[in-house]
Amino acid sequence: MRAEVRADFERALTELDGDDAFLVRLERHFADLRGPLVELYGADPRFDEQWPALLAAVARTAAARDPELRELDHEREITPDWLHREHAVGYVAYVDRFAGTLQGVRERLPYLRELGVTYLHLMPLLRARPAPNDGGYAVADYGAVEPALGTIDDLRALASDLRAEGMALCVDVVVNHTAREHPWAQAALAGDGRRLAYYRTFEDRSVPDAYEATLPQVFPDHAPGNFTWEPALGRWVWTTFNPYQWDLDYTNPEVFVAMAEVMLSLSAVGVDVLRLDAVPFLWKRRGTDCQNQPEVHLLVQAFRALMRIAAPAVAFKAEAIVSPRQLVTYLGVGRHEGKECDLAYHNVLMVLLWSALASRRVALMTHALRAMPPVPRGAGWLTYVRCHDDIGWAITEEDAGAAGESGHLHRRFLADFYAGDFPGSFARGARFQPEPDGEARTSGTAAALAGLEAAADAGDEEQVDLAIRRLVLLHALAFSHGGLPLLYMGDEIGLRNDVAWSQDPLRSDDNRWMHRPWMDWAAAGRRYDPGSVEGRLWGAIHRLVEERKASPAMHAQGRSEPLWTGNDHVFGLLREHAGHRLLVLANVTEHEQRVGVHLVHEHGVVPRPGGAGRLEADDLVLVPYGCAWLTS
Ligand code: OTU
Repeated sequence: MRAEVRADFERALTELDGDDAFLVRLERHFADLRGPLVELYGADPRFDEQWPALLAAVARTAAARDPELRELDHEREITPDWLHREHAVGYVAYVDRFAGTLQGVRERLPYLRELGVTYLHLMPLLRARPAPNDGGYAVADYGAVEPALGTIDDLRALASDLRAEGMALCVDVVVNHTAREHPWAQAALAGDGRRLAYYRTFEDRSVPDAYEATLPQVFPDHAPGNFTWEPALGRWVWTTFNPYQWDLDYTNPEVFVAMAEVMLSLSAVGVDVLRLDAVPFLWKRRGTDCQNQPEVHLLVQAFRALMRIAAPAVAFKAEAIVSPRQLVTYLGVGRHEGKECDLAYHNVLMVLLWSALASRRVALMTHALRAMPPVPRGAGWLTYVRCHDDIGWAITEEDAGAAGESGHLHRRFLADFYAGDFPGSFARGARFQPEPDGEARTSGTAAALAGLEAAADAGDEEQVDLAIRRLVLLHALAFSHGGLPLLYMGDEIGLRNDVAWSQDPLRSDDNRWMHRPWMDWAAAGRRYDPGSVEGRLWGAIHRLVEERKASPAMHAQGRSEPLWTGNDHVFGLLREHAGHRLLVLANVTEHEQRVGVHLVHEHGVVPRPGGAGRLEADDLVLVPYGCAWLTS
């Protein structure tokens, strides 16, 4: 520690109490916490008052830590890759749509155990404003559970059940904004100047207009602009997302401390992973898009450091749907190496999977993945096929150009294709926030986008079979790419679009609700029937889970190299970890495809494709949509 930091540390020690382990952690991470905060707030007189309160909250959390959680702290300190190992498999679900209540989720744990799940992300469950509330992303009370779902005690009980099952619980921390109904915002509306300073508000349009000149819009259709006029306040409020989601002002150290306290209380309830929602937006700077500013990384590092001192078992996951170069920074690069999040969504992989499926070509995917910066040390990706949000076709001109395509035309093609508007398309999705130039984002469940919905409606068995193969292929790639794979609720049984979403007036302006269907337990009950769609899908995905768990090369911190296979319809990926090798070969078409078997031998793996293909003379022949995992 540098001398002046040492002095701060010694001073902190005089005020704090804790056991030996706590004091060791405090010393180890002190500079990582104090440093960024001094950089951000050193000149702000409010900081001197907030700092002791923050330290006290950290010490209190550590002291009150449940013995079971303390044990977990030790366990994860010696197994820092616990989320990155090959046995890790995630599942994402809405509490109400999956099981009604938190108590209901507890009763459904056998289903998740059966599937091999080790990590459960429950969609926003803290008390939100009444609908519309952006699926819970407009929090009115970070200290309470949504009453219809249960109580904090139910959450604690669920976390404990999960722990007994070897499953970790991930919960959203909506850090960028609160609901307009949150007590801080309500106090501000009632004239409380201190709370008003938690938000970014402006007396007239001059400053908002200056920002708008370079700000993109997240929901231009149903929530245009980034500012909302509040008559009660007589001011414009910064609202990046919906008008009822007020952006917090992180230039105010009180806001940092208030959010730190939210995180600390969640750790005390037994939450294992914090999903930092919309984290790129935390710091605004005029003349920029107000995302990924360097200060965001100071904030994330400080949050992380305080959690490492208070409750080291808790991991961080970044929700940052930004360009690859920006994305990796949330996993800690440069001076933040090893000090930010453990996990971040690999949005680019998800987009490329769907792009390859629609175009039946892998050049773009291979090129774009080869151009991805390597995953920073000690961190890993979250890989996934679908999630609760729309798919934004994040394909850059640069990557498209390298594959001989136009970025604009390809993005437009994908928007058309997945809306079912392109000749020969098998998809049944919908456009989300369409733009005047024909581009759009896409909504729809994996089953709808992969053609299962259309095929089943048409009663076309051959197409149903192809759709199932597509879904299995996408999951086989997400599971073997390297990273913690996430299954989105219902994809394991091919849940179709929710037909009723648009009849709910509180949701009908946002078609993302189309791909947030209710779990169909009757359909899930058919998972053992090998003749049913559910049985075929569930069986195949369950096999992927099992095989993944036995494949050390899938460790998230392994080396990943996309390969040119000599066939533009076959994607190749070589993985290596701790002396284990895996070659993934994936046919993205409905026809058989061949690759020279020399490719397999060259990479030191055995050409044993199982059901994905066969050997024929000098070729490895992959069946339609076949994905082979070849090991050494
Ligand atoms: C997230 O998504 C959530 O996943 C959404 O469901 C919420 O609506 C939103 O935050 C607001 O809380 O823009 O289109 O780079 O892309 O935070 C979805 C991150 C979003 C953003 C992301 C955001």
